[in-house]
Amino acid sequence: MGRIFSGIQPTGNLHLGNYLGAVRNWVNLQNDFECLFCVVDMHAITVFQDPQELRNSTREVAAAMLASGVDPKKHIIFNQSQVPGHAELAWIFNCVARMGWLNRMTQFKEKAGKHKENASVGLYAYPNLMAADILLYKATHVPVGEDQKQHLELARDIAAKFNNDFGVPDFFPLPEPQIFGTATRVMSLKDGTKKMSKSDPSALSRINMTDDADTIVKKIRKAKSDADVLPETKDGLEGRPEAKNLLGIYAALADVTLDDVCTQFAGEGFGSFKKALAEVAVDKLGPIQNEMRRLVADPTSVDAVLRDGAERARAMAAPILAEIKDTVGFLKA
Ligand code: AQP
Repeated sequence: MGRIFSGIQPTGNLHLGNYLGAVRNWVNLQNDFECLFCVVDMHAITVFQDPQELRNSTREVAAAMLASGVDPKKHIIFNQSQVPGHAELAWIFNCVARMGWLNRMTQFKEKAGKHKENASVGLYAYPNLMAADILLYKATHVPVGEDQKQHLELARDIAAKFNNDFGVPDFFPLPEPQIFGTATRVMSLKDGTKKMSKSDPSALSRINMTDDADTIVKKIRKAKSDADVLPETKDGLEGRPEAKNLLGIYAALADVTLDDVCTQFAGEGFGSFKKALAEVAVDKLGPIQNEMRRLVADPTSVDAVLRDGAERARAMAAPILAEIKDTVGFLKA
């Protein structure tokens, strides 16, 4: 059985894209893989986070995993900072990865923007920490969205260079991207060409996992669409990014294909389609959101899940980290 590592940053505003693009797929992976699902709080602080909000968001992300159906007994749910091995291995990888490799990372360029000199060193070295997250457990598969593919390539390069530099050819597996046939890239409700994102300044651009039914209905009603009626097949959605996005969300939530949605709504306008979309969204997200609310109101139980997960993650990492340190030449404690 392969081993999966995947993470979400607790940077607030957990949204429908995070659910359909990540958490929901994790639920489906549970039967075929041994899984570690991590709230990557150390990644989150590469950009300043208010400490109390970081604590709240960490619990919220864990609650979303639990409420969506990830089994914390069969698999491991934990927050990264409770397992010091991530930081220890990241340092070793800082010394393996080359500046030239990191200089090519497009996400750093996008996130640092024009103010590169002001970005944290952590934001620059972020991909090395991500490689450590995966390789600390010798994970074999990593579910990734398009945007993380370059970082996963880097993790493979780091693993290969470590194996080669230290003469341990098979020590780290080269982790494989786990691409989902049904993966949904959810776009902004205000601009069908931009992905739905936690950091979009417009609250109307995303459906948050904490939004109540009225808010979901309102956001869908206000979502950007176009003046045409819905086409008979998905080919008719080409060049209509907002329409494609809204129909894609419907398909993902109702668990049907894009063509099925077109067949069902062909010839209708967005007025009636948006009503149907709001209904399916409230219907499918409601139970998950109710459970999330219950869990967030009971932080002690969420913290207990994270503590238990971290303890098991530390135990899994310990022999691997000991071997890594020995390979590097560090004297034993
Ligand atoms: N719009 C999206 N559609 C599908 N999947 C998405 N993911 C994020 N946005 C979408 C997936 O969610 C997982 C966790 O993401 P993350 O929090 O670690 O970082 P991110 O991808 O940077 O998320 P955001 O929402 O876009 O945050 P900001 O605004 O801070 O950059 C990943 O598996 C990601 O693919």
